[in-house]
Formats: sequence, C-alpha cells, structure tokens
Amino acid sequence: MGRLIYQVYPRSFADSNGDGIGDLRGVASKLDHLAWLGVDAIWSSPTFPSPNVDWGYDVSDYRDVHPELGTLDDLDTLIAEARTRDIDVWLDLVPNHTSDKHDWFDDRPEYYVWSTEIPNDWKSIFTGDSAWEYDAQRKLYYLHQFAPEQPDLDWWNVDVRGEFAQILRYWFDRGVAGFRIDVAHGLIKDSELRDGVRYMRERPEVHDIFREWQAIAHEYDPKPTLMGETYVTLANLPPYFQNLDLAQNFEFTNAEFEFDQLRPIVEKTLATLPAGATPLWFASNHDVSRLATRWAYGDEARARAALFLILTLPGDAILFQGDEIALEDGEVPDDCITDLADPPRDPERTPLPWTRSGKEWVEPWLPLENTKRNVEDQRADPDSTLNFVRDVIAQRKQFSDESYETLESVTGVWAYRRGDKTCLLNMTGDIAGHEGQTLQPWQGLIL
Ligand code: TEU
Ligand code: CA
Repeated sequence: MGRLIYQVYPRSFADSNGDGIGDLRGVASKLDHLAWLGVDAIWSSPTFPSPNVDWGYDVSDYRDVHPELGTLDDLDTLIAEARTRDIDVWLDLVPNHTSDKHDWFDDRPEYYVWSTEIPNDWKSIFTGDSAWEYDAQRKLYYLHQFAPEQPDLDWWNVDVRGEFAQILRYWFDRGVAGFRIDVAHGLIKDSELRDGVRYMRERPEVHDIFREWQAIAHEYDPKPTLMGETYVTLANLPPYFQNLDLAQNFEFTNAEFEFDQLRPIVEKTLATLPAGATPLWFASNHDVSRLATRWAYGDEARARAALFLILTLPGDAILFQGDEIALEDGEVPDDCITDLADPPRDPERTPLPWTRSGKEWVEPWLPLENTKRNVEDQRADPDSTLNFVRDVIAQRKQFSDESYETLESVTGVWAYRRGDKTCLLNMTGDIAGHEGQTLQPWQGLIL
C-alpha cells in the first residue's frame, strides 16, 4: 500500500544517444533522480519491437526490445540498476491485439478472431467504422477493436493463453516486477459475437484469464504486480479486483478537478472496492491531456492541489512523467502530429524537459517547445512543484496504511483523516479556513 508508481513514456523520457528518441539507457541514467523523488515502481509504456502504428501498442515480438529503445541487455541492466535503488520495473503488456506484422498473424491465423461476413455492429475505437476488416487473401474478416493494423487475439483459444503464460514467465524470470495490462477489460469477446458493445468488452470470462496470470505471478517471490487498464465505470470496477492487484479507476481520472465531482467519486470508490483492495489514483497518462493542463489550466498552484490529492488519498498513486514538475501539454503543430487517434495524443507525449535550454533533446521525435518548467531549475528551487511533490511523497509514507475518513469542513475544502494525520485541501481559488487554519487558494496541508 502507498506505492508511488511512475509512468515512463520511454520515447519521450530521456535520450542517451542523441537520436531524438528516448530510450532505456536514458531511463537508467535518471534512476538516481527517480529514487531521490521517492519512486517505488516504474511502469514503462511498451518497450517491445513494434511497427509503431500505435507507438508500441502494436507489438510484433513480445520477447524483445524495440531497437530504437535499446536491447534486451539494456533492459536487464535497467532492471538490475533499479533494484539497487529499491525501484521495481513494470512493463506494459498488450494482450488484446498484436501488430499485423507479428509472425502469428501469418503463421497462426487461428490465434485471431475471424468471420466469413461482418457478424455484428462492433466499431473500431480508432476508425469509428466497423471493427471488421476484410482480408482479401483469406477471404475472411478479422476483428480489430483498435486500428486495422492491430488485429484482436482470440482469447477463447487455449494456445493464445499458453503463449501469454510463457510470455509472463519469460519476463518474470528476467526480473520484471509487474505488468500494466493494456485494455484489460476487453481481451475476451462474446463467443457468439452478438451485437452491442457489451458483447465486445467487459465479458465476465476475462477474470479467468487473470486468475491464471495471478497463479503464475504467485510462482515468484516477491510476487509481481498485475495492474489492469480497466476502462470501465466505477460501478463495474470491483470484479476486476478478484484477480488483479490494481485496477485503474478512470471515473476518477476522467472527472473534472472539482470538489463536487471528485469527492463523491473518491468516497464511492472507497466504499465499493472489495475489502483489502488497493485503490489507485492518477490523473495523467499517455492517452489523456496532462493534469497541469486538463485539471489545472496551466495554473501551477492548482496543479499542486491535484498532485496533493493524488498523493494523499489511501492506496497507490501513479504520476505520469512530467506531472512532478506540473508539465503542461506540449504544443504540436499539425504537420508534426504522429498519432493515429482523433484527437491526437501527441500533446501529452512530448519530451520531458530536463533543462531550461532543452539541449538534451536534439531534434526530438515530437517537438519540445516549452522548457519553462524543467527538472533542473525545479530541483534547485526548494519552493518548486518538484520539491513539493517530493516532500508530499516522503510524508505519505507516514500514513500509507491508514484508512480514510472524510471530515466536515466548509464548501470547497476537502478535509480527511489518515490515521493521526489530517489532510486539508482548498479546492478553490480563494482563501479558505478550516477550524482556525487558514488555507491559501489551492493549498494542501498535512497536519
Ligand atoms: O488504450 C485503450 C483505450 O481505450 C484508449 O485507447 C482510448 O480509447 C484512446 O486513447 C482514445 O484516444 C490503450 C493504450 O493506453 C492506448 O495508448 C492504445 O492506443 C490502445 O490501448 C490500443 O492498444
Ligand atoms: Ca535514443
């Protein structure tokens, strides 16, 4: 409980060889910084070979490293170096679909979902059109929930399950301490392919897959962590805790940073999660506008309030790279857009500025326009957001196992008890008070 998980988007984290693409050696070079910050685990977005139609979320080999990011040796070194600093390394598993360039798509067509005609009304998340693509060679349609270059695997096929059981062991044997599971709610589809999105995702049989994976994880000590990208409503979230250690709470993430919206969501989350489950809070990732923009509109005081909340609620927390310096979305001109989604997700994927000059990034793959908020300046400034975040991370360790209790306060002030600590968060732009304690606009205090 109380872990601080740091999401690295490796292409934009740190570049070790000046080719404009962040890489695993770059991540390793920043481990001292992440240890200084108080990070317990790094979750890296996909590191596997990929044609990059969806920037690594289209995997062509689950047992290797993308050459642009480094080598297997680099990954082994990163894991070992992180270990010496008590930091775990989690990878991002993409089991819903492969790349159409994965060997399986040619050699093992039975691993995928086929139909002689378009069997239902399912739509692709990326194209908005039918999720069924005609394969002229095979004269059959295949399913793709995402891009046509991302054919969905058939999780009813026991051989697919066997492949992934081996893939899990392969990485756990190498010291990988966890996985974030992409589209965890969508792996298995209705066996009759019935109409309706409820037959494409959130099928109850998905929990059997995770039961098997959890059994594999239990073969290892310490047991690796399984964290699902569970893009479901809060009401539908509890069952995912049967077999996953962590299930991402998108109702929290997708809410606005408003007292009236967030407090009920937090209270509902804590009331509905099964006993013993670890809640998990985050506001940014590689798919959604960064919290400093989306929740704080660029206002650094407001960003600190958001960070304070994420870091003082019970359970684990995820910071997406850059959150710790209140990094805003990047500006990406139309002719630099690289993402296939609409709207494109490039703004939240721009490089992390380590210095004000930005010279550590030479012709980066996505533009680095604004270095006003950068790591170097903020490390040197005791009053920076970075030092604020580090301080809250250190403080949270003192009450990480304590439960949460909402306290009465005035409108806009979120007051809660964590053990013998009281957290006060002014979620307004005005000065506020709580039992004689004055709170500046957006100020968070641990008493
Ligand atoms: O995301 C799943 C998902 O539902 C989101 O793609 C969301 O719908 C999308 O970002 C809206 O633009 C995961 C990954 O996080 C995402 O990066 C991948 O593109 C997607 O799966 C496919 O693998
Ligand atoms: Ca590089």
